[in-house]
Amino acid sequence: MVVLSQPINLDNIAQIKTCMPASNIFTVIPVVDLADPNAKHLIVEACKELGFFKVINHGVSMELLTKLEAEAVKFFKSPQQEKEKSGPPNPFGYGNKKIGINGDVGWVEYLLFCTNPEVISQNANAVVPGISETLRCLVKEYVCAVRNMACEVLEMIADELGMGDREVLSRLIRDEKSDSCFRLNRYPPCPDQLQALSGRNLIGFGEHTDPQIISVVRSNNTSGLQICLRDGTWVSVPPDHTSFFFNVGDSLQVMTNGRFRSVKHRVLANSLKSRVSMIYFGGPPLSEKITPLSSVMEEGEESGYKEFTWSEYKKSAYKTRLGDYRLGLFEKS
Ligand code: GA4
Repeated sequence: MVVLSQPINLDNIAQIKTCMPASNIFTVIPVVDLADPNAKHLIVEACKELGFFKVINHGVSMELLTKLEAEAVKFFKSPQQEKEKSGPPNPFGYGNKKIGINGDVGWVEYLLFCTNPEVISQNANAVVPGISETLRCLVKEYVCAVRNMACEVLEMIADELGMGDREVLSRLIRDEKSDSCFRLNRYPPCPDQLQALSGRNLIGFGEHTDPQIISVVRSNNTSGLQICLRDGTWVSVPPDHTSFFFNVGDSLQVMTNGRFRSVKHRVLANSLKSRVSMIYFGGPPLSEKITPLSSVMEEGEESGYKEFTWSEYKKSAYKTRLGDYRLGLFEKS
């Protein structure tokens, strides 16, 4: 029998899924040095094989990363009642355990921000209330720096794939109407008792793919992130607080007609330390048609997907559960 030394708050816990401890399979996560002349090639290979890679030598100031992390931690440490004033996330704001609106839960609390200045200026719901001016400014500065880096990577991809116009992808997230967003997550340590009770890992953020074009993740040095390989094996990504991790999203998978892989990923709770992550999700304008780019298609090649706009895809995605295969509805049979 497991004896609980201190009571734990069981609010929502029964609904949070668990999974078997991580496999110890040794998989090398591709590392791309942005200053390497071969970077473009390595990025494209990683996008095809895994849909995931790590970027070093990125030029984003470590000071900015540290400051934003500290300000995020400050927010998450404030009293629950105070944090609730910044929620619920509909879709932007503070959320605790509940993810989306269709019943998903995880061992996580978070802040979701809209990064589109046009939407923020026109829609009061897009502004997260109750956060410090310092946090708001740091988020703005961080998003700008990370967007620039993401654009550089997208331009390398366009070059390597021979797209002709090297800004064909980066333009979509640089556009002032770009429907991008940003999230700060805090995964609290998983109480030992809970881990012992189940003998399994508690899920921080359930498995899913990102609907957007590209996502850029930065975290503190706490493990938890896992990616799913082509054969279905889950592997842990060793954390590195000085680097960025890039995920291919569903939209980029479609735009490359399936050459790139939108990577399934998840986060497991750590039993000892809290994990703090910040993710920029680069999305296109709402009216943008998401369709394979003619420049990547070979002669006679047909699109594997029905035609849809980002607005249609997003609407459909928000009706799904986290782990659903969202692109399925848009694939040609
Ligand atoms: C996954 C990627 C981003 O975190 C996110 C998530 C969004 C949310 O948390 O509100 C969604 C999820 C994400 C996809 C399916 C829907 C919507 C939760 C959910 C169950 C902000 C996004 O854009 O899509």
